[in-house]
Amino acid sequence: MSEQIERTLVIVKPDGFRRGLTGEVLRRIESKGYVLADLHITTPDRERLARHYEEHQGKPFYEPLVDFMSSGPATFVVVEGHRCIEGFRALAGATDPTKALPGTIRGDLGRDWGEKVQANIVHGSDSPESAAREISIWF
Ligand code: RTP
Ligand code: MG
Repeated sequence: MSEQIERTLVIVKPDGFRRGLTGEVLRRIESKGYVLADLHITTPDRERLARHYEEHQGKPFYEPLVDFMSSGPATFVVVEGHRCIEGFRALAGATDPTKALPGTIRGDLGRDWGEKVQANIVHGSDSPESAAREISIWF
C-alpha cells in the first residue's frame, strides 16, 4: 500500500510556550520523521477555543481549560505524514502528565502543578475528522 499523507493539528499550549519548550516539541516531531507543513504563534481567543473544545462544553474542566488556553501565546502547527494523527498522540503520551510514560513529551517534560486543569504542554487531534475541523478553525 502506498503512503497516504495525513495531517494533524498540534498545539504547543501556553504552558509549553512559557516554559520555552516549543523548539523541543518541534524537534521531536521532526526527529520522528513528520513534516512541519504550517505554523503560527498566537494567543488563542475564547471564541475559537469554544469551537475547538466544543466536545468538552459543560464538563467541569471546560472553563478552567479555556482560561488556561487563552492565558498566553501558543504555537499552532500543521503536521504531515503517514499515520501522523496516531503517531503524534503516541509521541505526546497520556493526558495526565503524571501517568504519561517517560519517553513521551508529557512524560518527559510535564508534571502536575496542582492547577484546576491539566497543563500538559501539547494538543494533538484525535481523528481525521477532528484534524480537518481543528485545522479549519486555526488556519
Ligand atoms: P488534547 O485534546 O489537548 O490533545 O488532550 P487529550 O485529547 O489527551 O485530552 P482531552 O480529553 O481532549 O482533554 C482536553 C484537555 O483538557 C484538559 N483536561 N484537564 N480533569 C482534568 O484536569 C482535565 N481533563 C482534561 C487537558 O489539558 C487536556 O489535554
Ligand atoms: Mg483531545
